[in-house]
Amino acid sequence: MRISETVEKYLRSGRDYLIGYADLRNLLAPKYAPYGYGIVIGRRLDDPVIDAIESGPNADYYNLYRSVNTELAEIASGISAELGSKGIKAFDIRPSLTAKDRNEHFDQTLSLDFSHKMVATRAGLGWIGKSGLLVTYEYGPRVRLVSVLVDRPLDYCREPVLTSECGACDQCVQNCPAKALSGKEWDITTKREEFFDAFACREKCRELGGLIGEGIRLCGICVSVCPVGKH
Ligand code: B12
Repeated sequence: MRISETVEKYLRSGRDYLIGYADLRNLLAPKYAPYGYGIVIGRRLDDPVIDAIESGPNADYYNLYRSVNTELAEIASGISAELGSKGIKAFDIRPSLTAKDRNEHFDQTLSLDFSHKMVATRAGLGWIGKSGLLVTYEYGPRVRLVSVLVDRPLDYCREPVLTSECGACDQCVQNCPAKALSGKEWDITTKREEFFDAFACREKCRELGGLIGEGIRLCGICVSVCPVGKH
């Protein structure tokens, strides 16, 4: 059985996805030690919704964000369950924060022990932009991600991406309402804190999301203004 056949079976028709396969040995937190490889799925976000949030998020973006999260979580858990039933150890990681992720470590760092973007760069889908987002070759940052870890080599891996391809472009830096981006270009040795202020970003997400509804945290301007993937 080819793992890619199982993956494709769970994708929804009429939607665009990117699929990547990565070798993650020595890159995962100890709790994921039984797995050394990862499948990452990027769901292309609908252009009209993303185009419309160039100066701030709205209810359509919030609804898309929620529905894509549900869709990706279902896809990943379907793939993981089917692989499990075929004797492949698999573990799906949710697209977004869950209640159990919100602990003291997260509050202090705004970091989880698992990065979908890292799986995506290792799978060759794109680079980390000045925005901190994964910028894919096909759809720019206009994708939401989910991953499934597996315990066996995926021999159809593309070359990992090691450096940014943003060049002189700084649309996201100029338009970030939180001034959270320094403009420094990423490579695999760059720590997030060197170019991205996650706390300032979250604060602005609180403020802008709060205009849509109580407790909503959302922005997305950096997704919208990136020229890669914009048509
Ligand atoms: C916590 C979180 C936040 C926090 C902190 C953001 C951040 N960038 O860390 C806050 C609340 C601020 C936030 C905001 C947003 N978020 Co958010 N967030 C997350 C979450 C849940 C965890 C991220 C995390 O722990 N980061 C820790 C740091 C250290 O890792 P990282 O930044 O993910 O990745 C770094 C490393 O992996 C490293 N790296 C990459 N490749 C490699 C390879 C090697 C070998 C090595 C060593 C390192 C390395 O470089 C990366 C960049 O610094 C992820 C889901 C997930 N589990 O991945 C979504 C996620 C990052 N968020 C996402 C989005 C879309 C947003 C928002 C646009 C909100 C919105 N929906 O409107 C904003 C944009 C923020 C921005 N410009 O980055 C998407 C990004 C999609 C994309 N195209 O990149 C994700 C992946 C969710 C998803 N399922 O798609 N978010």
